[in-house]
Amino acid sequence: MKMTFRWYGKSDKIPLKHVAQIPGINGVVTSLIDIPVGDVWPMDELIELKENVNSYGLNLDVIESVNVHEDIKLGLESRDAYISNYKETLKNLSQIGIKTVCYNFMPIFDWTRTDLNKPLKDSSTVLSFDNEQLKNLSANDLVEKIRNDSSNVEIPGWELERLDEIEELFQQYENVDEEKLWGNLDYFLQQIIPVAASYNIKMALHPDDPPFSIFGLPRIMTNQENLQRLVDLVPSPSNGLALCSGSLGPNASNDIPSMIRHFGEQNKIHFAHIRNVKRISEKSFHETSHLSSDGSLDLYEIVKAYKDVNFQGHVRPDHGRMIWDEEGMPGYGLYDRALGITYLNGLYEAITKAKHE
Ligand SMILES: [Mn+2]
Repeated sequence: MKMTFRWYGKSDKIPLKHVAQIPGINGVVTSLIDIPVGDVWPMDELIELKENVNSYGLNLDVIESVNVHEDIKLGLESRDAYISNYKETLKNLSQIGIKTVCYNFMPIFDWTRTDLNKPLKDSSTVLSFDNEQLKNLSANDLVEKIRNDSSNVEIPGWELERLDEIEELFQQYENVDEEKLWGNLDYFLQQIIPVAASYNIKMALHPDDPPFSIFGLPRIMTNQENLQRLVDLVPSPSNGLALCSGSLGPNASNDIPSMIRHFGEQNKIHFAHIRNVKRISEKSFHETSHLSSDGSLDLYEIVKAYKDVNFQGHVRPDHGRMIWDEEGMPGYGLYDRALGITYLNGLYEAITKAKHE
């Protein structure tokens, strides 16, 4: 597996020089976060991004994410223009050698938490989701809370301007249930997958986070059955998954090692996010360090499953705690994610060597 680190481009406080010093690092996954969702990513900015990353000895093979415009998810007539732009972006990405494009299909909200700075016993802070707390919040309250929690650092997926239109968005989604959303995903993929395939780009759909409906919005990328349905929608080597253990993990019935084997054997895991999560109750959880004993997931079994299916793709640690007084984007500090990488590398080396004894 090729170890990568998510980096937020020029606005990221973490210098590429520091990323390049993480043992075993292969490259970064990143995006042009300043380009409004739905616009074509310009060639000149892509070339500059690629050259900048490469100048630190890091590869840029994976883009996370090219976000899907809301009109596509809603199935509005205007979607065709955005799909056409998406194809153009894929073409441009292929020209700088991108092999994998991560995306998600979550209505309105990207990943959702009720607290971005929950203190743990060791006074580190983590992202957490408390379903009881959510019941007392309106969507607007949640947006306000996220804004305050993040000290107005722009968090990808929570672009503040777009969320100002939140009430209107909710009205539009009143007519979109799960099956309608499946139909809109199908319409998108029928057009995008053949184009991605022609550029040898693998599309990697990230599961919904958390893997259940919030505020009554439909969410469909939530379990093995639905991920298989996605894979079967458009049979193509370019249609697959970004399997994220932490996003699927809050649902205890998602057996992550078994899902890795199930989809890995079909060559459908195009990108892997590995992190832990601590389940508190049926729909409440908080994030943790990557260490198995800190959370509800067994990271040894997860890495072993990737090894067993001979996974050769890109992997990255996911959200980390904020530790050692680091300041920055919640979940995306350098220190705890670097510790996560070192732990994953250790597990991988041990599992690999034990196999050959
Ligand atoms: Mn993830």
